[in-house]
Amino acid sequence: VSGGLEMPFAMRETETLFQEQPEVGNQYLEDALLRSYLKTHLPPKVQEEVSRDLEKFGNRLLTEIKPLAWECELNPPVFRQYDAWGQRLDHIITCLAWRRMKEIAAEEGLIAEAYERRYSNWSRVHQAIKLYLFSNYSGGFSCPLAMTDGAAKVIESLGIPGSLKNAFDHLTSRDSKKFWTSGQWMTERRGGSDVANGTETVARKQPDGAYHLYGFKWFTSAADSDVTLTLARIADAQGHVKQGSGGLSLFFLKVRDEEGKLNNIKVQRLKDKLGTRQMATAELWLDGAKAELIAAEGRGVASISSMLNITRIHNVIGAVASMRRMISLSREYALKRVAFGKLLKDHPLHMQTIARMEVQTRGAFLLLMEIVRLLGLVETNLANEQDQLLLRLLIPVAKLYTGKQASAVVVEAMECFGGQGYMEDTGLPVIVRDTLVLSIWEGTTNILSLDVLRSLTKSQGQALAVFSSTVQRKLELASSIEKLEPAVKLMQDAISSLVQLIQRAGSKGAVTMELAARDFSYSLARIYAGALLIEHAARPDSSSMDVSAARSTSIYLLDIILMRKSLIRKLPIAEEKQQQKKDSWNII
Ligand code: UCC
Ligand code: FAD
Repeated sequence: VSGGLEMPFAMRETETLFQEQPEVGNQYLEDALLRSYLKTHLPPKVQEEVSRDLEKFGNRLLTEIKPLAWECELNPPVFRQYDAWGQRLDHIITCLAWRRMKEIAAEEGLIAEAYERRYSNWSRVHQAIKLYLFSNYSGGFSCPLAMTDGAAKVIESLGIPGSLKNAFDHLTSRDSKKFWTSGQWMTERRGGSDVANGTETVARKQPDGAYHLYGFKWFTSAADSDVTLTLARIADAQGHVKQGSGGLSLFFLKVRDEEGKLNNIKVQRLKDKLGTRQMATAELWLDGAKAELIAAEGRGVASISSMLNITRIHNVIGAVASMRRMISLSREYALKRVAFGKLLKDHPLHMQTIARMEVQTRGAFLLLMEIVRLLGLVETNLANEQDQLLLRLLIPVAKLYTGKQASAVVVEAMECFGGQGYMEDTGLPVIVRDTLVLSIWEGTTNILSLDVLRSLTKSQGQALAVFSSTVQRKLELASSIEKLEPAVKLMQDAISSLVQLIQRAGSKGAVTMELAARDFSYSLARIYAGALLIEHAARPDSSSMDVSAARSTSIYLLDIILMRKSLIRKLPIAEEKQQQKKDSWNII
């Protein structure tokens, strides 16, 4: 009120952005695709029990865990290097909510579930779904859980040696007082991708058989973890080390001793990160840290790769979870926000934007489920050789594809909120920031594209043959269903484009293959995700949404067909250009 007159713009009634915050309910109950997947694949009794657990967990996430996640965001870790009197402390102080997340992770069996195997091969699916639901409410705690799972997997793959039995029990415990988390210290200053040449850390053998590690770890996430796996070069009696991949060995170490004192480790500083700010990523000096050699000398990279493959699956979980959450919130917002006289949900173009993201997310979700289904089979000795090859190939494919896809989807979804999407206190930018890292850590997009080639080379092409026959089998199931016919036809065209691309690139030599690696890997992801969407829609009780998603596989596939046309033309040119070393910027 000014001068006795009411100012219309000051009246609350006219302020249309006062509205309830878009919020979603129980994320298990609201996820139709997730529920239909479980119903289709799990044996009925397992499905019933798992479903009960997920519903309960979905409620706990809303009532208890979600507020903790926000607390973690508001209270990032703090580093205190010295006390007031100049004594070195190296304390990483985490908030209460972060520590509570650790207890909850144990209580919910977020790691234990996978190793107890009470549902045999389906335990991995159960665990992955719990982690998927937890991901956006974890306040960054998904990160240590990924590495903890990876460490447990390495120990299990080594046959749980006696010296590591205690650690394995802690890492897979449901007892919140006993539960340990693990780090994964691989990256050094000279290189995080090229670990084989970038690792300078040296391990010196002690008379008691233990090793002391000396080096500098440049990125160590969840640095408050209890234990870690790391790589180092063992020095011989003369102090010499072997360079390259063959010089790397795998070590286990406890970060602190029984009294809580750091294991000859000094914290240089905490990283100042764009996202994942709830979680401490540190630079660490190893100054004689006591460690145990846990795998054959010189087999460090091969031995830690079972950790990499698990953490990369967790990365996919994080990617799909971020996309799902942003889409769920966008849908909610579209039911409330009015523009041009009607709700956003009544604007076809806006809903098309959301629908396209939905198709991407569905494909990524089914790809994730396929991977954890295969992992479950492998871990319970129910997998055949084909399953193993397919799993090895699909992990890097899914990690590299969903990492990039999630970054694009969450940015698109942020725009669905207009200016509100950019506002810090809506919580939406946190999801965006935390998603952007998914294509960098655990191997960048290019490094994983090269890993895709590695997996094909190692299997002498067999992995690709299994990939093709599996896709064809999935399509066969749908080929007699009229409404899926166009999608199946498009898929066949995409597959033949891919085959032509490989034949053409393969015949041109290694450089061309390397140049094609990323496009090739994207194509594998798109074809497999498309086939899974079609397979899911071919179920007798499929919903109209399942069918529309399958019919929209063109979102994935057209790119492949177009790419063949442009890329195949360019490949020979690229090869010549590289060989002549004329102008490397022309390789596009
Ligand atoms: O970023 C990190 C943690 C972040 C926090 C965790 C978040 C988790 C998700 C949370 C979601 C919310 S930890 C740092 C991650 N670092 C990387 O991912 C490294 C990226 N670089 C690579 O992946 C490279 O390709 C290297 C390091 C693997 C390349 O090493 P080499 O030694 O040069 O490669 P080689 O010589 O080709 O491979 C050595 C051996 C071979 O076995 P053998 O000797 O038997 O032939 C390979 O077949 O290792 C085997 N190998 C593998 N085996 C290599 N990669 C794999 C693999 N992926 N699977 C199986
Ligand atoms: P580089 O290896 O220098 O790569 C730079 C660029 O070159 C990339 O785009 C890469 O794709 C490209 N490139 C490199 N080699 C090739 C090639 N042969 N062909 C084509 N392109 C290539 N590491 C850990 O070990 N433990 C952790 O806990 C951890 N936490 C992290 C947390 C965060 C938030 C971040 C951002 C990183 C973390 N990392 C951690 C490090 C991470 O794994 C590395 O940053 C990543 O693997 C890339 O390594 P780099 O940074 O050395 O980049």
